[in-house]
Amino acid sequence: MKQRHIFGEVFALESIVAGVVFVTVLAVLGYALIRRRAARQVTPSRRAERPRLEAYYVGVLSVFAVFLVVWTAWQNHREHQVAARPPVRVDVSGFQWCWTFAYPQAAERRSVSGTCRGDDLPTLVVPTGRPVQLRLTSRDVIHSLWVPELRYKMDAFPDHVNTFTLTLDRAGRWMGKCAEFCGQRHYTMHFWIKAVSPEEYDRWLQGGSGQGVPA
Ligand SMILES: [Cu+2]
Repeated sequence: MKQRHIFGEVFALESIVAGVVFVTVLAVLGYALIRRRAARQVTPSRRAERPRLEAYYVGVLSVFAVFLVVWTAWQNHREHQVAARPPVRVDVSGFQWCWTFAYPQAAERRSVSGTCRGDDLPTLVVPTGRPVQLRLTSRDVIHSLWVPELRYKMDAFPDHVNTFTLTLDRAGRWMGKCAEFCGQRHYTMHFWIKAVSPEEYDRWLQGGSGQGVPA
């Protein structure tokens, strides 16, 4: 859930900065329109340039821009920190028009897939409290794995693997979607991500292909 927290912080701070800039610009514009109306016989300035004033506002805007870039990059780094413990690995493949989740660490290689038709949605099962590394790729066109509730999103490219480590601190089930338009049935590309206790996860992982998703 760390990503959701970081996302919340970034969104809140950027909204505040954008709000302050918007209100300042509006106030200056309002002042210029109302207090310096032509009807009041205000003589227009004869100066064509105000280099010092321009330098000030370029400087102020540059400080905002540099701060936002550096701060966002730092938060992005926090979000993608590599876990100290060896993570649980899941190989995720997007395809037209569904997902496959494969577990290479299982004694007998497991994989979960679905058709994304009707209720046949695949479930990405993960343990709570352990870092989970998703290795994301695509079999055909570009897709994007997105879990809106948890603020996870990453693109899936053919012939390329993107990795993303997440840790879920509580059990639950959330809906995931494809966030990149990928063709006719893109809108059906839903899946579930389900976090269960580590014991339940281990039991499920070693349980063989016949075993369904933990209840
Ligand atoms: Cu799609």
